Amino acid sequence: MVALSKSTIEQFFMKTCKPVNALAFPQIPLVDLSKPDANHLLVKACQDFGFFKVVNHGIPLKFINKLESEATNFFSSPQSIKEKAGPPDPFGYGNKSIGRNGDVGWVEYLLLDVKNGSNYDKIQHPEDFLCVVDDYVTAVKNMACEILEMMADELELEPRNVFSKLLMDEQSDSVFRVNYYPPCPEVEESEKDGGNLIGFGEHTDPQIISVLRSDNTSGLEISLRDGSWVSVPPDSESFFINVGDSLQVMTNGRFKSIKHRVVANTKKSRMSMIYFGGPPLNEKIAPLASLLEREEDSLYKEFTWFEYKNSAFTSTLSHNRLGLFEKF
Ligand code: GA4
Repeated sequence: MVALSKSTIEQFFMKTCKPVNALAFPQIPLVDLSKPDANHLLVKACQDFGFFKVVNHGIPLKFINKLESEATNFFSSPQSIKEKAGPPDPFGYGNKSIGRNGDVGWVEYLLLDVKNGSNYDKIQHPEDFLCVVDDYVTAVKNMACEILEMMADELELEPRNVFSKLLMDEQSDSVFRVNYYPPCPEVEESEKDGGNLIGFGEHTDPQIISVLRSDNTSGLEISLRDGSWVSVPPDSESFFINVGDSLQVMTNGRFKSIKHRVVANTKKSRMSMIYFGGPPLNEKIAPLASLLEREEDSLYKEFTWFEYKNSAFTSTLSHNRLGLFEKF
């Protein structure tokens, strides 16, 4: 990261932060995928929070470690090398600027298109990177599909691959992101004014499901039903799952797409890797008919993932994207 003067950082800080004092929240729902009560617990977590942690996930540690070390190499390489993989359009290397509409964060990232593997060629030694990303993404996608099938079982939906088939489709529009939050010691000064530096501003994920793994540095925060923010205790051996907007719509609002953000750390860097499982572009997203028969009216207008994605990518991070498609 390029050295910035204190006044530049403060400017950045002022522009990107609001006072935040989130407390650690040890009650994050925990689902042991090997236990018989897993289906019930994960559906409950999706309804209550839209967020949970999984253990006994079966993802080989070597996939995680290899990817982490490739990513560490990438982010510690000279700025000129990293910039060859950017700017993100939307894929590639990004630095502080998120999306196209002026959002900024104290973060560097690589955004990769899982389907086409495009933009990997912009990275130095693309073959090495491609290989480790593929192993990791394939394993994480399989876990995400298993979880989606467990949810369908618990909701008594048929077929049980009603959600997972969207990720398994060859045309699935899934994205993979590695975020690197460099430490920012200069911010301690600014903190005296009552705020924190935002690494990644508050937002919900537009896709179906997101699978996050981070190192042991804290920073991730989720918004609870009452609007308060809590900090998620990091756990590098587990995965965190969050419900995306599309799953909220398919379950007619039963599952909640959770608002989350990342606060940058003054002393330690943080690295996270996130797989965003999305449907094919032409897929129609609407509340499942089988859920509507039993219960209520559809809360959302039908849209294709192409339409939703377009509208999401032309919005700012904190925008309420689903608002446009709500019926009431
Ligand atoms: C949030 C979830 C994923 O990281 C992402 C992000 C995307 C981007 O970084 O380009 C967006 C954001 C995310 C939603 C609103 C738009 C688009 C930045 C932004 C301001 C890759 C995604 O799919 O949507």
